Amino acid sequence: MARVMRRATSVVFSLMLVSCSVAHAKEAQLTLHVSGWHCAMCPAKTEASVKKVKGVQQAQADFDKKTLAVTYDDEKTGPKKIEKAVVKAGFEVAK
Ligand SMILES: [Cu+2]
Repeated sequence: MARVMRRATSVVFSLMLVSCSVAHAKEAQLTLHVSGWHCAMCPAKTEASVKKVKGVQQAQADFDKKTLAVTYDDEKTGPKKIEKAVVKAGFEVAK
């Protein structure tokens, strides 16, 4: 149990470090139109998948508008990789 706690703490610390470096990183924003969302779980799944992309700082899905707003470090990732993550989650990026 204590080990799990320690691990959780170190995760929090590394997250803090990440958000610190994010403040100095180059930020870019992208809004994708996603098709294929049929329930509330779909946007959540898409967000989770996109957030796993290295360099993505934030992913905010809007189920009603069918959009996904992504904030990312454009030195670490780009629209292509982000779109790939959407596809990987099982959805399509509408052009
Ligand atoms: Cu769904």
